[in-house]
Amino acid sequence: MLTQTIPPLYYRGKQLKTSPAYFGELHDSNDILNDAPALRQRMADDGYLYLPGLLDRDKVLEARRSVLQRLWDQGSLDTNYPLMDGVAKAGVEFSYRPDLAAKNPEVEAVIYHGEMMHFFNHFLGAPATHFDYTWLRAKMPGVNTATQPHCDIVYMSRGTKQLYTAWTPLGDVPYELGGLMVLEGSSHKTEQLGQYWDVDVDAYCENGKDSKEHLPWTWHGMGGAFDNDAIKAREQVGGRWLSHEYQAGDVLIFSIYTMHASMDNQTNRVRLSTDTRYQLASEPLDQRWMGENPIAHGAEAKVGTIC
Ligand SMILES: O=C(O)CCC(=O)C(=O)O
Repeated sequence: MLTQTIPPLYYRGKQLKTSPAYFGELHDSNDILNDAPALRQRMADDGYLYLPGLLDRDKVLEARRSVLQRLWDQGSLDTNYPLMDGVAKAGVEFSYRPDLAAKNPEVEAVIYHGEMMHFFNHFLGAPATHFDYTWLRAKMPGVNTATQPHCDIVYMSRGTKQLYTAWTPLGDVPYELGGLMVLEGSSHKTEQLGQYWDVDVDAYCENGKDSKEHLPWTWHGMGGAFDNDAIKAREQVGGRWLSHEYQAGDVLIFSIYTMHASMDNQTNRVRLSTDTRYQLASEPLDQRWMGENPIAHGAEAKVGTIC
């Protein structure tokens, strides 16, 4: 049963079906927070852990303030409203702003220290570490900023596969602000997703007349997305989209096999969040995301394979 009233929700201008057959609420895992084996089992079963209130809300709000201050100073916010409201200036459009996390101690305090690292040490059962690269989303209002359905493995498969994403809203995210959704059961959908999980968006085919033609996912207009349309992706893969209204301090953790996407931001405010990656320190790291200036998906990341 849904505990929250679901307003009309949209993905890139198309209304999502929110009746119980298509849409549901994330399962709160705070009941097993102190039981690491149970957390690992739930991750294995569900592909995600929703942990409302895991983080210190005040610290998250400080991180929010630091990001909003940068946007304010850059002229991206409407200064007729208080800074912390994060009201977007009309006509300003962007969605992905990792630069806002660079050299940002308030953001780092939330995502790479304190409760977050305590949690991953506990969950993984041994010292944990994180990628150096920080993905920061600043989703401006509109229908073009919802994240396309994808699984993270296509971007970060060159180290351990026991790699986890923490999606951390930097502020309260009611449904209308377009938070994250995960596709129920998707981490087990080998038949529907197995081929997709094998994709490495930075790999290209060396053989063939025009090798770029042979890149099935990267070069067909979808980057690493499974599909451009979250509604179609659900129909293809099955399961329900699961989401929640989030508050500053909440974290949603999921595996690199779990399909996720986000919804349209229907408000006049910017939606802020980070997504960051954690694993056992003893396991191999995907070097694309490490160091002071990670190579990310740059030229040095490309590897040729015979297809
Ligand atoms: O915040 C979003 O819209 C997308 C986040 C995401 O893709 C991720 O957490 O891997």
